[in-house]
Amino acid sequence: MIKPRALDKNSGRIIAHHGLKVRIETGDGIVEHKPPRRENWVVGDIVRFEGGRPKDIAPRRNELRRRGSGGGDQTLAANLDILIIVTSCGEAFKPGLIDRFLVAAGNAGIEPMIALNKIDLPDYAERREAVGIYSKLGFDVHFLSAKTAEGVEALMDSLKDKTSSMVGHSGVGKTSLLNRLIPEINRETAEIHDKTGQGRHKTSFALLVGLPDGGSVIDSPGVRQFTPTGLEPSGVALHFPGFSHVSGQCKFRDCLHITEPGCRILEAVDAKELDEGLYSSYQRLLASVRENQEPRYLKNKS
Ligand SMILES: Nc1nc2c(ncn2[C@@H]2O[C@H](COP(=O)(O)OP(=O)(O)O)[C@@H](O)[C@H]2O)c(=O)[nH]1
Ligand SMILES: [Mg+2]
Ligand SMILES: [Zn+2]
Repeated sequence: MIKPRALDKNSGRIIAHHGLKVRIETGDGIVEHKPPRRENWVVGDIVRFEGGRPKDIAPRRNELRRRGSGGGDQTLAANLDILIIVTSCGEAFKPGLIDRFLVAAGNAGIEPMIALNKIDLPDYAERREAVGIYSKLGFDVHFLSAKTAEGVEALMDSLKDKTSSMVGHSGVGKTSLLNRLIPEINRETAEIHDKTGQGRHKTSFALLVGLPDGGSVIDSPGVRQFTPTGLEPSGVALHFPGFSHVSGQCKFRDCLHITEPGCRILEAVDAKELDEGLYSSYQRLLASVRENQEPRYLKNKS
């Protein structure tokens, strides 16, 4: 099935994390273990065994981390080659979430890819144009329908021999895409509610599955919001989509593009060379990252 790079008989890869246990794929098959207390093992981690028992996890090549809803950091996955940021037709377009995942991917050194799913729906043309901003900035954008299978083969080709993870809101069709890529999986997807037209949460834990032609894909539960962690405001400026083309020409090398004199980003927004919506998304993300940097006692005081 999966042919992970570095699996010898003393190591395995975490393919699922549910309840208290992790499911580990080893050269000898799949085993389940409870991770040691206080250890945060995630899907994609390589577990090292000693005497048949899991000992520790190998140092991570990279990790996708976010600010947890109750504060504190949460690692979502480790050792990824590609982050597939899934969005869809038929729901409100939320480019802010795409930007946040793009920054997280850039900061972690994971190659980002954007997938617009449900292109069988009537608002496809409008949505294609909205997503066009990312194609123009040089990102890889896939147009897909898990329903009709359009675009799925091209997606499969791009994922060959890589470890990828699908992220995005609940209901955009991540699990449906997984089922298209690997039909044997037949993972449960959300029924759209008759009355409200809204999807419900169905995917409760992250699952890594091998692709038929090599490589593997992680299907994870949807996120409502995402704020990357492990980066400074300067990291947001560095990795924000579309900024690197221009920011090198700002007067100050550590420019955060807010009110600084000689800021090329601000000039570009004024001149309509840089999308205004993109810039306000940057301001919001910068504010969230700064808020997370404040010590907790200051936050609770107000
Ligand atoms: N029209 C249409 N509906 C889709 C498509 N992909 C998924 N859906 C529907 O969207 C709903 C949510 O899908 P699901 O895969 O569970 O989304 P997830 O929460 O991102 O995993 C389900 O009712 C799917 O049938 C698609 O390409 N076109
Ligand atoms: Mg799902
Ligand atoms: Zn600037």
